[in-house]
Amino acid sequence: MSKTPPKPLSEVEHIKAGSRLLRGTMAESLVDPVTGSIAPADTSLIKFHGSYQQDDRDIREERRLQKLEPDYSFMIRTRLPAGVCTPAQWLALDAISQKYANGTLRLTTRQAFQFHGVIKGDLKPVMANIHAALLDTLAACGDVNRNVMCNPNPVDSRVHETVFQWTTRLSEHLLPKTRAYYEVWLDGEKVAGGEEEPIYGPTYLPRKFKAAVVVPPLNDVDVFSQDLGFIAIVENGQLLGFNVAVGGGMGATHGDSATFPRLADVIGFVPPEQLLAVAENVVKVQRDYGDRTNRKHARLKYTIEDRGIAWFVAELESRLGFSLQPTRPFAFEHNGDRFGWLEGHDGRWHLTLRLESGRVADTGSAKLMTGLREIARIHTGDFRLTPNQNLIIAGVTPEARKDIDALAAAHGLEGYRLSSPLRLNALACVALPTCGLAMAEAERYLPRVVGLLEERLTAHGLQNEKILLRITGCPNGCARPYLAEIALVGKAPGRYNLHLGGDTRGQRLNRLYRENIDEAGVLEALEPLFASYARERQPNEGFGDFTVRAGHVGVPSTAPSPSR
Ligand code: SRM
Ligand code: SF4
Repeated sequence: MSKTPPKPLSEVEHIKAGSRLLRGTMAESLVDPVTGSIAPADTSLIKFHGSYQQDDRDIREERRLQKLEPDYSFMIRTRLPAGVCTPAQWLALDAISQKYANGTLRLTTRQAFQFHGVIKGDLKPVMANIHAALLDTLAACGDVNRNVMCNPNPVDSRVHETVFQWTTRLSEHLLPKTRAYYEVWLDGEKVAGGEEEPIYGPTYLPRKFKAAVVVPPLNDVDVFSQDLGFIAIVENGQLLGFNVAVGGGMGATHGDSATFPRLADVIGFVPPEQLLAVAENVVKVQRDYGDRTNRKHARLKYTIEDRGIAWFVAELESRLGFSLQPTRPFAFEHNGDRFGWLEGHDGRWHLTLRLESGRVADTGSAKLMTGLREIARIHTGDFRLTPNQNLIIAGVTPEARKDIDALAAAHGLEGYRLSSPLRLNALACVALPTCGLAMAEAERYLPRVVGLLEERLTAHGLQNEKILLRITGCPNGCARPYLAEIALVGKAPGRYNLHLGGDTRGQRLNRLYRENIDEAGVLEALEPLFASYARERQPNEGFGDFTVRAGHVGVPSTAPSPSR
């Protein structure tokens, strides 16, 4: 009997294996004066260092016709566990953006900062400046554990502070140990040998890996979309431990049914002191069993889908040497941000501002960049980036509130008070012109499409309904669209797939409702649904719940699905 030959490893696996723990030929690429790009293999490796090579897609064709190489530049993403930074760090990042990037900051859906438009020759100074601000970009991208998310309002209660500390410990624990980052970017001493990656091994993970910690009842991190989630269980103000959730993910490819978004399974409970061991061993199971032959099938969700959740738990427990305890009850209320001022347990105040698509820029009368710079100059607390691309000015004394309010009002930062609920909660990924994978606009399209939907909702008396809209320029799912009540997923320029039926707690995947439609098609498809929602909804029924109950979409899958 002939045996089927093993499938070949993907190209990126060979690049990682030959990279000497992520060094590759990066040092040479950075000083090559002939091109604004880096060597092809280094474009894979630089991701582990927190950067992507991109080109300006708005002028790609024009440059091609002029026989010029694409207008290369780099996106740089920070690592910022739970999205927390100081005012001094904010000012440092602002200064980097003015000097070396496109003069804007972009707050991401994973509570990090992105710079866009950094040219190759400026990469090292940017990395050095980020380091000088006591921040880094290591493992912000690449086949490793990415930025660890957590509810960004940890001072909300004492338990949040403890959970925040576990989040930073988790982030540190899963960081790559290679010194390559320091050698390449910070002229660190060359390591002669003997260097190891005790958790990842020399070829790291088969694919990106994402983790989040969450304190119910708020699910702003969308914990069921993560490869690994820890759900804090709190009783009488004490942290008892965490339910563990595994195997969530959003990414999919149009027309490829072997790829799909998936909600994480809740597999048990652990006390806090077991969190790091569980995380490490979840990573190691995925390291050893994840598919290294096909990157579209390499996330933990596929490992679990293929082998079964029972297999996964058994493998995890045999590595841990102990069993997970039965899952504890928990309940989420919503997955959005809480806008405006909120008082913390220590008498300090936290102001959540709305930043459309997380873009911090000075445009027209809205001087968000300047306004936040002015706030950073007087603020004595910290800044917290939310998982919904917004910003919390945290830890404000009662006396300082009026100064912050005055600066917010003077610089067009009052969207949190003035926007419709639809606009407040809408997310859009970056998409064009920087994202190399975008098929349609997202961030640049959001203002227009929200305006059109606001008109239609108002016509039906629905202007005060909080409907969760998310837009992405392709099916990769960077704004977690498959959890939205209404999602537009880019298919081609000006054309989107319309998904309906998510909830507002991040616990239900939506369903494809219309495929490949243009703006008129989107409005036409939603109009009768808004009309019947206005007429037939039950008290307090959300739009997503209505579309499911009324049978407009099939019954989508729902979390939590405790496996034990
Ligand atoms: Fe993402 C790739 C932007 C959160 C799923 N994502 C990209 C790239 C790097 C495009 C690329 O590979 O060339 C985008 C860069 C655009 C640009 O110009 O800046 C990009 N992703 C983003 C951000 C900036 C979106 C935003 O508007 O905020 C988010 C950065 C988060 C961070 O700080 O780390 C971002 N990406 C996400 C999320 C949401 C999350 O993590 O909570 C997801 C869905 C969750 C998941 O991973 O399943 C997500 N991004 C992807 C995927 C699909 C992965 C998959 O399993 O199929 C890709 C494509 C890929 O990896 O091949 C991708
Ligand atoms: Fe780019 Fe697609 Fe992610 Fe949007 S969803 S940032 S278009 S990869």
